[in-house]
Amino acid sequence: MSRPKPPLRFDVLTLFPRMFEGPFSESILKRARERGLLDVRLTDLRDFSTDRHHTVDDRPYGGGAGMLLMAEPLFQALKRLRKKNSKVILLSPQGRRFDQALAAKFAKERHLVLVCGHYEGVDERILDFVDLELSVGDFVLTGGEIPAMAVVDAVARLLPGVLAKPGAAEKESFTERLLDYPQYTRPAEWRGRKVPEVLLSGDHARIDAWRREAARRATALKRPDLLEKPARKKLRLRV
Ligand code: 4H3
Repeated sequence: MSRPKPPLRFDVLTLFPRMFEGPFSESILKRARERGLLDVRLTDLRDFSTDRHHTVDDRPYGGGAGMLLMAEPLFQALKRLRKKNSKVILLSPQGRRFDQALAAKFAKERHLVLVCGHYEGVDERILDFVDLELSVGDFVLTGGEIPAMAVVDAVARLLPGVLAKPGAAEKESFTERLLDYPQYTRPAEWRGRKVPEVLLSGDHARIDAWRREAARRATALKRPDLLEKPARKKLRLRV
């Protein structure tokens, strides 16, 4: 008899593991972890400092503001965390942009190691031990922790059994390069605003047609770039 497949494992390497306690211990991620659908572990980078002062950062050569994470503690931590089937991902504004297609790719992996930089960044030489630099958007944060949370969340909800309704993750924004259609719940009239009549009709063919058209209209209005850019034929992920 075949044993059940082990869950996707995330190892998050960070100076601030407690930042993750809240987001990973509530709601859908909490349930997914409790049910063994997802294995998320946190590693404190400070545990891999190589001196008795527990130093992990130092000043940049050439001068300039702030501190950099030193290469050696990162290297020691990665040496411990990396297995044969691991992908090591550094969250960085210089990375490839994260999107739904990449989340779907990650959901098929076995082990993802998310490295969170902090302060001004990391010693560039650690990149030789990283498979992919990844960015969640064109902005700079104080650390890679919040981007790492976003990646875990986006990937987790694509794993089998994590969302209550199977298939719920496939039929939504971005998967088909369209925004979601507008949705409504009770009451049917709220402060003078009515729910579109078709949604109360019970006619599922008409409802589907309305939703397709509404999604197209919302996309044209709010994110025309999604309609212009042709879908990438094949997603290459060199990791
Ligand atoms: C990732 C990391 C933004 C993103 C990040 C993103 C702090 C990386 C420091 C940390 C470096 C600044 N900010 N857009 N910040 O995904 O360690 O570059």
